[in-house]
Amino acid sequence: MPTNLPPDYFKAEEQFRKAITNQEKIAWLEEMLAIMPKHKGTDHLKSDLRRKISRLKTADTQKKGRPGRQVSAFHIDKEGAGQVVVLGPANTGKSALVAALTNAKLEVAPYPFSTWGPTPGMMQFENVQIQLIDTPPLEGEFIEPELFNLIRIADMALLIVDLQADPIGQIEATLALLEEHRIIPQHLQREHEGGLRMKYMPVLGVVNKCDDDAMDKDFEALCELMEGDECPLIPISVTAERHFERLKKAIYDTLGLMRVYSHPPGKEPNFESPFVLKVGSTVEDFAGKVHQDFLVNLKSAKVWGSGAFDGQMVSRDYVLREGDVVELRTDR
Ligand SMILES: Nc1nc2c(ncn2[C@@H]2O[C@H](COP(=O)(O)OP(=O)(O)OP(=O)(O)O)[C@@H](O)[C@H]2O)c(=O)[nH]1
Ligand SMILES: [Mg+2]
Repeated sequence: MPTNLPPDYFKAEEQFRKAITNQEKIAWLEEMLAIMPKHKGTDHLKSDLRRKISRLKTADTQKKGRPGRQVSAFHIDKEGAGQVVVLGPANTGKSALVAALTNAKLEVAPYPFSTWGPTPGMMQFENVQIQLIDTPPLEGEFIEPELFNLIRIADMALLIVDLQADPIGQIEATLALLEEHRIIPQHLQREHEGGLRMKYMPVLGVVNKCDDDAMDKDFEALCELMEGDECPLIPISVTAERHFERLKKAIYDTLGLMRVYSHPPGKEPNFESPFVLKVGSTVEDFAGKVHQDFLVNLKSAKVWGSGAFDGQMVSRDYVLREGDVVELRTDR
């Protein structure tokens, strides 16, 4: 019998899959139950969901009984304009990179498998804050399954490999591991399209330990070998602090973000505090970010920027560009 599930059901199901804690999972399952149309065709599914909820609730009470139990270390609240998970094989310089670009205090060690848990830190790129998360190595006999949940939820992944080891082998092994867990880089989506429950996410490849000009040659050779792969690779050296600005810009671009500035009538725009929006956002999206009231009462907007002449009057669905300045006017 057909179930005829509405689109909202699948949205809730997607959130359920992304959920980390049992509490979140229960909340989404209950949402799915509430959305589900009530007829014979859904009876089976309904009882299945109820069974899952009850199992999770039992697991939760059992856990609460244990003293000192805390929320998973792999659940990291998002902060700033985007959450970037830094991943890759052991000893490639993940912790060294996050320590160099953020305020996080991390263990950097000459031996592999020195990092055990994830640690976040905030990176400044021009006037934007971006969250980086250092993670344990993505290789070996045991990988904490929750690491894959952390990756799935992040806005993008930075895949770090070591120029002085076997960078191509490291890229291939890491992508294969991610694919096993249904995580596919967005730029390879076409090859994998159609897979069930696949998570397609932006991935930026970074080749670390490119310490001097001589190593730039090795990097060039690597790029030639990678020909045909669309993933842009960025060469860096954490110890020699090479190409950090290029990397930060590439992270910002890969996140698909743009900065828009508010121009309150009669005042100067504040260029130190941008509103950060997804590329393709409209005046209406911007208004919602500035204040909920604007979203309801927005009457007109003026834009200064590369896509408009200065002070051009635009409609709510006008698509904004990086660096635009917007004056919002309400009918109040
Ligand atoms: N030559 C060179 N060595 C580096 C560079 N970046 C990091 N290292 C060294 O590489 C080793 C590993 O660095 P970590 O930051 O601990 O590497 P990791 O990827 O976090 O390692 P795990 O946590 O074990 O996965 C340390 O000895 C670092 O000093 C670099 O740019 N050049
Ligand atoms: Mg580490």
